Amino acid sequence: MPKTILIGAPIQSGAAQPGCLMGPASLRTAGLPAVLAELGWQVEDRGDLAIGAQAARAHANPAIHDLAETAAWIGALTEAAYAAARESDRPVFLGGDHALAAGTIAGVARAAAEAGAPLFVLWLDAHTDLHTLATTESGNLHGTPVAYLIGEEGFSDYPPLSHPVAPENICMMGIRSVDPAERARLRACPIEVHDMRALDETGVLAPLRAFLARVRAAGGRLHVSLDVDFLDPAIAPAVGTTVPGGATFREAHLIMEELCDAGLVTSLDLVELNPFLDERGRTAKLLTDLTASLFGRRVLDRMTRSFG
Ligand code: 4U7
Ligand code: MN
Ligand code: MN
Ligand code: MN
Repeated sequence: MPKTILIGAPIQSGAAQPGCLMGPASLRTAGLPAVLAELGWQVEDRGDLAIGAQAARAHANPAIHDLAETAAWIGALTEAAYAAARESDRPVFLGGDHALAAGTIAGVARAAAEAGAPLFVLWLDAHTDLHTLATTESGNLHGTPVAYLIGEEGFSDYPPLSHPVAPENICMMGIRSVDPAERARLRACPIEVHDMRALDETGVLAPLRAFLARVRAAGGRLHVSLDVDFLDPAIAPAVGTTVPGGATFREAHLIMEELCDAGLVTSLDLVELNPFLDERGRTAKLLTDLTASLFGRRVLDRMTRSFG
């Protein structure tokens, strides 16, 4: 029986608005652990991580807030994710704002490197999260994890990164809000980006299959980082950073179903859920259903014939 470990990360210091700290509780309330168990997974819920009180730390960029707390979360998550990747087939990290990915991906990258496998990342988000501490104008550190993970300069306030992710191993989908500094950084770096216009033109399946073929050919592990704002706000209102024109219900499910069939996913972040902004739990339920699709739920057995 395949095994998953659930780790709650009630971090909200990286976001502008409070509320993400309730994310893990909302996902559990939506039934995520039981749903995965029903799909034939052994589920070990390790509960929520916590960090101690942190002395405030100033930064040369005066916009930045909650630096010490965010850095402490990243350090704690790196260790927890490293252990969970070694001890299960597919850990799931319940956020919490997207700054958590700086820790979860750092941890699973270390575990992958020790197993001799390159790490690939599928980044499903309206945003590229490619700011450094020097370029963020909002000062919201959930906009920085990707720059940290590819080893950009200017992250001496975050924990040292033992295993950076190769930028060409990152595939972004759903992008529709990019700041000027992020745009400049993207031009100089080989991250694979499919913005919403590209997905409108090609659909999600062709670029996803091409990326999965690269992961398979390299013998890689695959981490999926799902930001709620990847989804259209009409179906997923519970996020502080909504951007119109996001992925539809079926586009998102098709990605999860294809990922399930490919069998390459070794870890997952569910991030940016802000239950304070939700409508009767519908965003938490949608994330639970999307996760179920990734973990094997299907409408029909593939061998079932529709006719005859
Ligand atoms: B998220 C933003 F300005 N780029 O830096 C910023 F548009 O994890 C948004 O993807 C960051 O939700 C969004 O504040 C971070 C903004
Ligand atoms: Mn994000
Ligand atoms: Mn986002
Ligand atoms: Mn967001």
